This record gives sequence, C-alpha cells and structure tokens, in this order.
Amino acid sequence: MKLGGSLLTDKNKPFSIREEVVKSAVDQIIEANEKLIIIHGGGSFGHPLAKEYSVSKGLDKSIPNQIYGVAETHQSMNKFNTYLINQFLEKKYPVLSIQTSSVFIKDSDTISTKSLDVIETALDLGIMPILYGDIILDKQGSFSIISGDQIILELCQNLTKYYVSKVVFAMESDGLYIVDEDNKAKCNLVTECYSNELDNLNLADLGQKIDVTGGIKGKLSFIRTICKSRIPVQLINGLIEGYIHKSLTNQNLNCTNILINA
Ligand code: IP8
Repeated sequence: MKLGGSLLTDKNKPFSIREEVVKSAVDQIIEANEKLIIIHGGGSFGHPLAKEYSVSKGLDKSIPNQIYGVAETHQSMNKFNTYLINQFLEKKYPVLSIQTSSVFIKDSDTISTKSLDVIETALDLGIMPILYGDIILDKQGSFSIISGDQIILELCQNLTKYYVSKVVFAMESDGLYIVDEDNKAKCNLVTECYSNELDNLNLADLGQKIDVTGGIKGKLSFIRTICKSRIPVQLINGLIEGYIHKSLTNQNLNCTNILINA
C-alpha cells in the first residue's frame, strides 16, 4: 500500500504532518493486520526540498549547494518516516524502516537492487516493512529521486518469495476521473477499468502543484507497468473513514479498481 505524501502531509506547508490522517491510517492498518508492505510518499517533507535543489534532474554543478540538498532531502524523508514508524511502535505493532536509498541504486536508466531479502525476511517474521520515496544515487556519478510509485513497481517485479496480490494507492481523491462526454466541465470517477483500457481514458486534470515525480499522469504509467505483472491496482480515498481498512480486507468501496484482463 502506498500512502500518498499529499494524504499524510499538508503539501502547502513545508514539513507539516496531517496528524489525524496519519493516526487514522495507522489504526486501520493495524486493525486489518494483513501481510503488507507500506510505502509512503514525500509530500511536504520531500517535494519542496527536491524542487529547491533540482534533485530529480541530477548533478548540476551550477546549482548552489545541490549535493547538500540531496543529503537534506533524504534526511527530511527519514524524519517523516521516523514519525510514521513511531506511530506504529507506540501501538506495539512491529514495523521496520527500510531505507530506500540504501536498497536501490541507479545505473543510467536502470534501477537495481542487490536483493530484497531484507524485506522478504521481515515479512516472514511478521514485521511490516515501511519504505519511502527518497533520493537515489546513480553509479554514473549522479542522483535523482525515486518515488514511492517506482518503489512499488520494483517490489512487484523483484520480490521472489512473495506474490503481490494487489497494490493500493491511498490518496486524497477517490481515484481516476475522466471528463464527462456530454458536459466537459464535469468529471466522473472511473470505478472499474481493465488495464488495457487505461490508455483510452480521457483523464481530467485535477492539478498537482509541487509534485516533482509526475502527479497522476506519472502514476498512471507506473500502474500500466504494474498491471503487466498481472497485479490488480486499487486507487482509494485515504481521507474517507475506514477506507484503508476496507481496502486491505477486500471490502467494497467507492474507488477506482483497475482489473487485469483475462
Ligand atoms: O511522493 C517522492 O516520492 P513520491 C520523494 O512518492 C521525494 O513521489 C524525496 C520527493
């Protein structure tokens, strides 16, 4: 499950946590008690700093203090992650922070990892791994940002011991919206759609302000690739009471379900 950064933080105010939203998400995850990997986004801890130092564009010596900015962006994410980790531990729920930038490295355009054994062994032990969007170093002597969505894709493609039964994106909207054919000023929620229909959706642009990793359109391209591994995807509104729990326990909810073609 990806907990979106804009769900957990106030994107308009740097370093601000929506404490009630986090608390509720944590409670629902604990109550569901499923074998689960959590990935969280950057929100106001990651994106403003990444933007300030153009981290996603890679090494650029003309940007003052850019290398410091890379370290600062990571540490800000680490701080946010620690807050979330502590919320679980306070409730005596076993979670393990996995530092994304230590697990993944880039080699030009390819993301690689030596192994995801740590994650799988944590799952074996009943410890819930929590990863987060982070900076990623590049063997070519540069760096960029790895988004939570990209991490999910890497896990879907590279976990060997576990099969991912579904991917859930908990966001602050109900899912994907398309423009109404008859009234262009209106948009409708896509409640169900097959993965091979994704390309034909006339997506409504609901505006993404500070996202350095591509917003909903970027997310869609990850979703397409996740579906190629025959894993269904659900986009849910994490602000609606009980939706995270309902999704984790496979109950019906008003959201976008992306199904796999037979
Ligand atoms: O919010 C981005 O992760 P995302 C992480 O999942 C940083 O796109 C550091 C901006």
